[in-house]
Amino acid sequence: MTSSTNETNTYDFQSMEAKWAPVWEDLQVFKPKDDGSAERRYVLDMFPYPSGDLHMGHAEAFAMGDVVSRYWKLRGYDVMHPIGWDSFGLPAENAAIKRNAHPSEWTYANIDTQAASFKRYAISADWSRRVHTSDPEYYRWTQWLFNRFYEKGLAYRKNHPVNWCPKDQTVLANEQVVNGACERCGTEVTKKALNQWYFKITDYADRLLEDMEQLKGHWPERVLLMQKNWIGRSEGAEVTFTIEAAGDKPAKQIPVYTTRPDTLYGATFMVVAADAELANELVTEDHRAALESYQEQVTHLSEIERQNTEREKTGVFTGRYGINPLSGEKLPIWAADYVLADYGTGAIMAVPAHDQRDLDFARTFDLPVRVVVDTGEEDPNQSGVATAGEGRLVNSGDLDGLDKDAAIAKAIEIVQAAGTGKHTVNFRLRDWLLSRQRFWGTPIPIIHCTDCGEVPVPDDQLPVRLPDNLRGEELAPKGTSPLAAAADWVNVPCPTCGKDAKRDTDTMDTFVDSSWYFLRFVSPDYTEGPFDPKAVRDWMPVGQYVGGVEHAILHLLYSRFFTKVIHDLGLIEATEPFSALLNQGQVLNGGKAMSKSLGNGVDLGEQLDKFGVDAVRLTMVFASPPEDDVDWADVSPAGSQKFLARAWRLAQDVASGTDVDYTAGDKALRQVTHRTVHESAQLLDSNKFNVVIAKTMELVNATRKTIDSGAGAADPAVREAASVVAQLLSLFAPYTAEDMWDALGYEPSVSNSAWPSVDESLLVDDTITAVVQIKGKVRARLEVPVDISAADLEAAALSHENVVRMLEGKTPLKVIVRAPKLVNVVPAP
Ligand code: ANZ
Ligand code: ZN
Repeated sequence: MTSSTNETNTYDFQSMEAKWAPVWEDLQVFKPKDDGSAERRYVLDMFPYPSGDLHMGHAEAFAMGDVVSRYWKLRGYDVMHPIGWDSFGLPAENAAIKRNAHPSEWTYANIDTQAASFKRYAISADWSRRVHTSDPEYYRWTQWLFNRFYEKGLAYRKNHPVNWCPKDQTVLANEQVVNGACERCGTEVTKKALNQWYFKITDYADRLLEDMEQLKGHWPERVLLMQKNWIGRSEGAEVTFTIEAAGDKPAKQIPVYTTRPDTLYGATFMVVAADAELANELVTEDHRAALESYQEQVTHLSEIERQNTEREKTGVFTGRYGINPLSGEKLPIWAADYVLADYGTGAIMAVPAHDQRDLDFARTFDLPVRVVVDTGEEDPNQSGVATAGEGRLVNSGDLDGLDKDAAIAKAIEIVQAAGTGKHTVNFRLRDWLLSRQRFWGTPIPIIHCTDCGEVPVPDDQLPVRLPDNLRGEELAPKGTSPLAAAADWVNVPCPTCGKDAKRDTDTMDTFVDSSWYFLRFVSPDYTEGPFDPKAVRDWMPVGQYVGGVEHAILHLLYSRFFTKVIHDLGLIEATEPFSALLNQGQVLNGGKAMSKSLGNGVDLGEQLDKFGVDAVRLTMVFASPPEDDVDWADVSPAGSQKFLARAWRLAQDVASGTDVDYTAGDKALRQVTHRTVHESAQLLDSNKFNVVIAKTMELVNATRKTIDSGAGAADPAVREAASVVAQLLSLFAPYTAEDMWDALGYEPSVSNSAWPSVDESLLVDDTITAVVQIKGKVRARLEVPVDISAADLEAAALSHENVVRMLEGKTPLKVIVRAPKLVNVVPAP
């Protein structure tokens, strides 16, 4: 059977897909043995949100995760590669309001659709571990964990101005505010003081930063950098200024946070955050009205806008003065929005000569600028540019003449001795605001009792289930959670005293659900706790996590935080959840991210129908290194399909009979095969998946060449090569690979086969290039056997035509042979 035009010999992806999907389902190929017979490895893709069907982005991300899980399985590891859904969240709720339905209907219908598509897409998942965060069996344990956090003081409530989206009627995390607008709906975000739940992630700032050391080299550099900046550790001093009494306002001490205590003599005014309680406290009656109208203006700004250095500086004078503890100078105190209420102490000493924000402010309000560090640059008074660099201290009393670092140390020493300051470390990281005034999320398991205060719902009464009788408009938020309107749900007896009490009506940010799902996967049906401690010991941490860089900060930081808290609770050993991270690129079309508004979206289903699952998967992986974007306009799924057909035909051509002595096969092809296996392992270990495909293509070509040459398809080396092609392709094009495996006469599944062993002797070259030098110049190159003897090499060198010509019949003075690489011929004079 060698004809590729034969009817039964055409590559038909549809029938392959139909044939193998049920076989795999039967065999449960990717269900881990979980019996300790092989080393366990955990591969995880960031689980999807069930918004409609899968799209091209999913197709790329899951193709990458699959390469890892399929490869590790061939390498003999016991691989766990679970799948689940992050199934709470706003879109389901909005859809339900629109359709007068319950969010669960939309959610679970979409999950079913996506699950079917994932199966068609042949992801190597263990389907028995499926988890949905909106299932009561799951959120019961989210609530249970909340209770543990609460007991530890790591979940608390405070009244605080928060970002508020007037359209979605819910609070937003800072990161959900983009250019002052709601990330989801684009409405301008305002501030609203609300009683909200927080997780005390700031208690873990230090460890979140330090433990990144373990991740170096295994996580993308830029993700680590983003996390580092987000945590934002800075070192400096807290310096206390005495505020003079004014009218009926008494004197007061206020600390400021500065990273540059060396510039204390350069402070020419002070600024308090306009929206801090401190501003109201300080302001004199003469200035109160101005402050209040300014505050109204500030409410409309997001934190990000406030930190935008391009913006015109604004502010009002408070009528008060503070005394510089070092110089004794009297400084006016202003209130402004560029100082943030919840960073440092919410108040600063302003050093306009050396801090650009302060300089811009000083120039706007005509405040003095005094240089105290001579950096050799132009005077900021003239240039308008603050000088932040190194230099010697001037105009600074005892600090004069010192360099910056010495002056920082000395200034801290002085204030510390005087009891007016101390060295401090500050973090930019804020506590995590987790409560949302929405319906479709995990209910916060707290009951509010007028006598007992906040009472956690006892563990044995969890889960606090969402009511299932609300529909449509009843789910629409009205400034409070829709749950507040469900009287039969809200009113409950206090678990402690039995009096009438009310449930907390907020639900949790969906980031809470996804901060521990990787722990649930190890024992998804466990009922004694969120996870089986033994299973966690066996499987955690995740060996390879795969997902988009859009989660570089929050999801990853929150998951790291949860893992550390759960570790501290004594429940798990791991302190980091994901030991390696791979960020796949985006799928673009014509240079731009696919989007509805641009109309450049590509429908995944159509691509699969047209080219087949394997060609689409192969194209995704082959297009570029996994971290890079794939531009669908630049790739050729049709080309991938052609290649797959070519590979597939090899297996069709090979003679049947699996009991073959490969060592009798064509050596040149065997060398290509073994080198391909050897190099592919190294490439796969370093996530260079696209190069493995290129190597596989070369192997397919070499195999075809051998068939077409004298050796023919019956050569054992051809069977060996075709088997290796099937195994390699199983990582990228599982249906084709399985069909090849079957044609070669092996039992399914190719994924249950063992990674081919490499014959080291086939990796070494047979020949080598030796060079012949005469008077230091290379005169000839010889292709010689690697193991050539010195005598044979000398003879070969001396008979080379160039050498013969140079010697002109004379016997050389000396011939130095360094077999097998160099022959040095010294001609006779
Ligand atoms: C005086 C000074 C002089 C400052 C100088 C800087 C340069 P990082 O590094 O981000 O921690 N600052 C302190 N609290 C602030 C707040 N609540 N809102 C806005 N700015 C605040 O920044 C620390 C510096 O930011 C502090 O050091 C303070 O300005 C300002 F040549 O103090 B510095
Ligand atoms: Zn009570």
